[in-house]
Amino acid sequence: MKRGVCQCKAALRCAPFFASPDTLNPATMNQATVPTAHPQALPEPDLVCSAPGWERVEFISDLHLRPEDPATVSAWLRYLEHGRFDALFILGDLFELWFGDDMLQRPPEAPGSELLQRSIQALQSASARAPVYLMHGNRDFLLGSAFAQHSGVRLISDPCVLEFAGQRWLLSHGDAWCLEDRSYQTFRQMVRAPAWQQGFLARPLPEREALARMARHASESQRSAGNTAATSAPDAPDYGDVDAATACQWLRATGCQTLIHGHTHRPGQHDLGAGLQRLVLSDWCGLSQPPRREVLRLDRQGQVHRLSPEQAAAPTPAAQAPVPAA
Ligand SMILES: [Mn+2]
Repeated sequence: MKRGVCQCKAALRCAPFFASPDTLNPATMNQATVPTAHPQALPEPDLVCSAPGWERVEFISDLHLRPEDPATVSAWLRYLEHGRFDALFILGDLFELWFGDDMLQRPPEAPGSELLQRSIQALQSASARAPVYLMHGNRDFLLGSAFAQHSGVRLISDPCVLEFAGQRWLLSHGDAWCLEDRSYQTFRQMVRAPAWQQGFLARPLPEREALARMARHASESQRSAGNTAATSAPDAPDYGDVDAATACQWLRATGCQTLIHGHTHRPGQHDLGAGLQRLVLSDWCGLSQPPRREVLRLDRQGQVHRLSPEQAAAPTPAAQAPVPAA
């Protein structure tokens, strides 16, 4: 049964978001050319239209799957197996590191191989039941078509528009709109350019892995020691926050009321004025006490529910006590 209709525009799917020929010019690369998000310059996002039978659409992000956090891996695999979503949107940073789809061909004894193979199998089973949409995050933006083919997920652009429950929802990972962090935006422009990615992916896998780990270390050591935002997880990275004016501009340009994003690890709901709002997803971390993991569910009335993965996978009361047929 085909449960969802995806009208992804394949040509836009992997389009570099803010890349221009200038991003490859070393002379201009250091000038931190932060995008100004002028409406006329906005690329057209992918559009996902819900199928008539969808009751529950769920969103997760920032699981940062890695062997060092086995509790998150188990929770993720259980959720995929038992989840009751009619469509699942993974809004970036599913994996802590991704340095090319040829990671799928590594021998089983390679670090992280087991986690990867189990994730692929679970995604295959889940996407046979309901569509699973995957957006790139800043950690796993090199997830490509081979991963999508193996796992059954559908890659979507950042941002992407979802039509569900009589509304249009704007979906993003969020990193592209954290404009305060100018050095990150410059880095992002560089690594999202197709030419840079071709060059990187042409390097041997072990070299790419070493470079990816170095880049992660560098970004982690830049974290501010005192991330004091009251709503942040204590170990939340100091990414700055999504620029409100940019979020509003995108919401208006796409005819959406609500932005749903991850990346900042600061779950919350923010009124942006004029009927606009943004919902921020939680990260998943099994190493914190208590562990953090959250599923955001939209029901067919457009109501928002924040659930643990276990709650999201639990049968509904109606399913527990079916009304006997007359
Ligand atoms: Mn992120």
